[in-house]
Amino acid sequence: MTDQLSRRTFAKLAGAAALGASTVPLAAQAAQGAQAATLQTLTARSFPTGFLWGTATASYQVEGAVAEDGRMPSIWDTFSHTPGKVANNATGDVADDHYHRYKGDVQLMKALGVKAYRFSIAWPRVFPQGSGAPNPKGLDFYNRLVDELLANGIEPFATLYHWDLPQALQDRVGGWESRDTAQAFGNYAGYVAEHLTDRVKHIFTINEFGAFMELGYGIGIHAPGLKLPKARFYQARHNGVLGHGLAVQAIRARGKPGTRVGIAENLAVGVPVIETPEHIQAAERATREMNAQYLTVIMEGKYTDAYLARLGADAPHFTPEDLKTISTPMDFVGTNIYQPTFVRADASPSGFTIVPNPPSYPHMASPWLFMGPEVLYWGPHHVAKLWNVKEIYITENGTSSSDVPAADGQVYDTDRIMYLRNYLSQLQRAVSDGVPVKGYFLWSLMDNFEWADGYGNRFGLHYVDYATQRRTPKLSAAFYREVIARNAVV
Ligand code: GBH
Repeated sequence: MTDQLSRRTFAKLAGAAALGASTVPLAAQAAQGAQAATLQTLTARSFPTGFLWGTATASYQVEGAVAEDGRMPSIWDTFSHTPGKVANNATGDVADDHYHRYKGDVQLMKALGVKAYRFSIAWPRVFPQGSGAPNPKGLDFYNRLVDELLANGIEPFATLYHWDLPQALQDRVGGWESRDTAQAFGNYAGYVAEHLTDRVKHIFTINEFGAFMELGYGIGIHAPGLKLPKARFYQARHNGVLGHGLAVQAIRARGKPGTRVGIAENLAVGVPVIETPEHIQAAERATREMNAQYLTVIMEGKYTDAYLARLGADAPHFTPEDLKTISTPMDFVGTNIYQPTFVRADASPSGFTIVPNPPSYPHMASPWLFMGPEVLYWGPHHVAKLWNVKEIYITENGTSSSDVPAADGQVYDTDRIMYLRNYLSQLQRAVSDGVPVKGYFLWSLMDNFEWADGYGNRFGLHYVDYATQRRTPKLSAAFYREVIARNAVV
């Protein structure tokens, strides 16, 4: 009853206030500070001067031209050409034909106003056999791309491995099951560094271990489609982080002075269910433990005790020298951040419990993409706090949408804008708190080959009509252009 009364009272008051406001002339409102308040809100949502706004893609997802200029197959060519592995048996044979259309794509970036572009280099273009003789014609594509970017005032950020392992290495040595692949990756990294770092100042070694290890060698839904027994799988993971360390060393040895190197890792981020000190601490611990096999060993030079205990007799074999290589210091840490993992404090020895989402939890067009903007606050926060990292990039963030063109041909992706505005608000909160995030790369510049989902799932700021290769900016492109122009959440 009291509740009802107070609700009614509230409605009355609110109504009165609304009426009152409408009777006050605009000029008077401004004089009362209404406009000043609006401006202040915008200022409060801005990013530091020089914040690096960018966008991202990956080689196999956009390039096409899979047999051109000496490129040999990657494990994704083989996988996508195996019937039943990718939705609608789609392949990256043509994809966005970016290999031929890169100049137009750079103009799309320029129109957005991005200051940086994160692309990946296809290893089998540069070393068609994985190791051995390089293929300068393959590398030339990236020379052309880098020159075009720089001519348009866009800073190139290159990723060396976004899952397109040369098939030859998979065939010869079992891919990441072998330390030879880690060595070959180091050599390839050194070669690229030698040839591109006169112009490319930022290099990411590896994109997202989990997506090619767990999904590729563990459960087989990504290339190379294997389901290895545990011990072999854990050894492959170890070879992956070893490859990263060897690449960091090779880039330092063979890159021009001033070359900066990091990683682009999709770390699992523990988000506190309630933002109180106990849950925040639990989320931090969970983050360190959930990433024990990848980012934690890279940052700390050791596997956590809990990780090794969990693996028991299946734990990987490694030497102290391996651990030193793996933890070679980086210049920055890149994090791909999409969805939260909720965590609460508890009284167990670990001090945390992962809280699964209920069936009603909202997600975006991709079923795995749970909406949780706070992850873009806590991700960089934990990385800075756990490992004292001084320079962080958000190397990917974005969302799929059903993206159906309207009658006028435009794509009104209000869901993507809703997602981005909320996530960017949390990123803004992080930088305001002093978390050292220096830049943000929106995934993705344009719709592209979405791995096992084929072309059905669109992540782009530009709609790609695959029949004509026509690119159309979606409403979210206009949104992002405003964010960049104002250096603020809009
Ligand atoms: C990124 O991965 C990739 O780096 C990028 O290439 C990709 O296009 C983008 O996200 C959008 O997906 O099929 O249910 O097993 C983000 C992390 C890991 C999320 C693999 C999807 C597969 C979920 N991804 N995961 S499921």
